[in-house]
Amino acid sequence: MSKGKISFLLVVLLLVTAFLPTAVLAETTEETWIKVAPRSEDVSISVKSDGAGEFAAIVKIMFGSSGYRVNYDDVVTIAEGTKKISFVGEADIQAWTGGSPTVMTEKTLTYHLGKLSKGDYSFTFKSSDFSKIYEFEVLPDVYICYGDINDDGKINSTDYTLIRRCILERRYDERADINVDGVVNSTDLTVFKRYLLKMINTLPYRKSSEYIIF
Ligand SMILES: [Ca+2]
Ligand SMILES: [Ca+2]
Repeated sequence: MSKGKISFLLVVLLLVTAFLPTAVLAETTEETWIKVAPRSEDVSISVKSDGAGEFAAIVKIMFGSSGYRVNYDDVVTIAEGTKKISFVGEADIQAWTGGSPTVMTEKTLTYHLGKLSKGDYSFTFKSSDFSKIYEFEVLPDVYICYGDINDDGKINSTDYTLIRRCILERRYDERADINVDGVVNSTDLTVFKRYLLKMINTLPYRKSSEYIIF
């Protein structure tokens, strides 16, 4: 065999060995799991109490197909340097690059926050570059029956009269502070009337922010 033929064969051999792994890799990367970030509108966060003071953050993620998987640890970390206690829950969301049935799938992740006392908190859900924050408040663990001003176990027109009296006498009564804003005024009366008319279902009522009652 001439020198020229040998070097030609060597070049061919080198080319084959150089491109073979790439070719194999290209084959395998076609169908695999890759990290993805969810869309903000597909992630909803809420915080729940089990009634015994243990809180948990619930993260629901919607997917447009069954080709997703989520790995996560239900333990949260607490972000440093913030005034309020800020919990952070993380997850690794992956999508299957191969075919998968198009069907709305919901994954629910539960992060344990432990026992929380009265105060302001936030929970941030993170996945790769994605993050979404949920702020919430825990009210005092004293049971207050909002709206039942005379403590007779019923919330009715008698209590309405008593709330009016509180306003006229400029007297603060926690049970009459229906919207929990620290004052008893005509707003509480309006909200109470809406409750009596069954336009709202629970008391206390606060329109602008989330709150949780034990
Ligand atoms: Ca009553
Ligand atoms: Ca009020």
